[in-house]
Amino acid sequence: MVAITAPSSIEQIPLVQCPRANASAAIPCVDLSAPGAAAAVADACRGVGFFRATNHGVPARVVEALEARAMAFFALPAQEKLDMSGAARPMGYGSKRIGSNGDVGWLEYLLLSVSANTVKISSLPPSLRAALEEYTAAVREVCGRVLELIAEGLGVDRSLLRAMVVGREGSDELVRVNHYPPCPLLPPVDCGVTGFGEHTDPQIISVLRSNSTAGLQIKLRDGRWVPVPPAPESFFVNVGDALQVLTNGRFKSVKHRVVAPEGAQSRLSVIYFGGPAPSQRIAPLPEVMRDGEQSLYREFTWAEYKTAMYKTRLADHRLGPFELR
Ligand code: GA4
Repeated sequence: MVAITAPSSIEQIPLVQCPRANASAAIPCVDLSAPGAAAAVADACRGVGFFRATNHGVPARVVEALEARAMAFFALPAQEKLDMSGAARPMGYGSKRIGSNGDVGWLEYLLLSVSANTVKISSLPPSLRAALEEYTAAVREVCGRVLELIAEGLGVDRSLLRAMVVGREGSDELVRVNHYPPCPLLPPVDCGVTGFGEHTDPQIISVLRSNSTAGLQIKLRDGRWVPVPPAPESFFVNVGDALQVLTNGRFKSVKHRVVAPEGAQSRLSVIYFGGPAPSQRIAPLPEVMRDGEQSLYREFTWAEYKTAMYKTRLADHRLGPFELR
């Protein structure tokens, strides 16, 4: 990666080498209401660690309302955005800086914690807050359905994973709204400006929806980066680090990143991160282990993982210190 300087500001936003123009891969697509959905979800999680979900049951009205409110929020002057949400530490409004260990990208965002379906920043504009809560309630259901399908695909009790995230008091649910304005910087040929640098998500699963502006890329098992064509009517599901451990590495958390838009359109994405309660023990589910199979990880709690994760940079291999071999 090469460092460049943004024209108006301090940040050095790294460039990424874009995949070759013809690089593409079929992103697995699962109809969540189809009879074979559990097997298809498990296949996708074992393979790429990522899939597109259709027939998810979230009304377009709910998605569009949040998109409109979020775009109106991001159009406000910077100081108003900060006054309404506080500077991200880690929750709140952030611009260009991600986390607190030096990661930067061409974006601004809102990062919010949700509990008992209440977004925990009371000073947000009420209309945005209401839209976020309605959206989160609907996407939580998608998360729950996907976790049931994953459990079924793994051959474990259907409610086991769902119960760790959805409807469990004290579970760690986050919502992130990322706004990537068109980037005026002109990167060299075959490069793009980093919108959100490569990383895996730490949680169990994440459920993402974006508008029709491209930018998301995932890393395949063979090391190739491929673009994910936008599909605003669908959701995309990522396997997170915690699910990798719960399945003893059968599912792998997927590396992904976003390249900033070069055209005239902004990219807006909303991600729901399904994390368990702080006291949840993260270790391979006994039901998935074969006779004599050893855990690849030392046991930890979600609280322990979060403490460790906040000390890392985005691209770090966060599970490394927990691996046993
Ligand atoms: C990546 C996934 C989610 O966006 C996030 C991010 C978090 C943050 O923005 O505060 C982290 C990142 C994410 C992992 C490493 C640390 C923490 C930024 C960062 C450099 C909200 C999360 O849960 O982990």
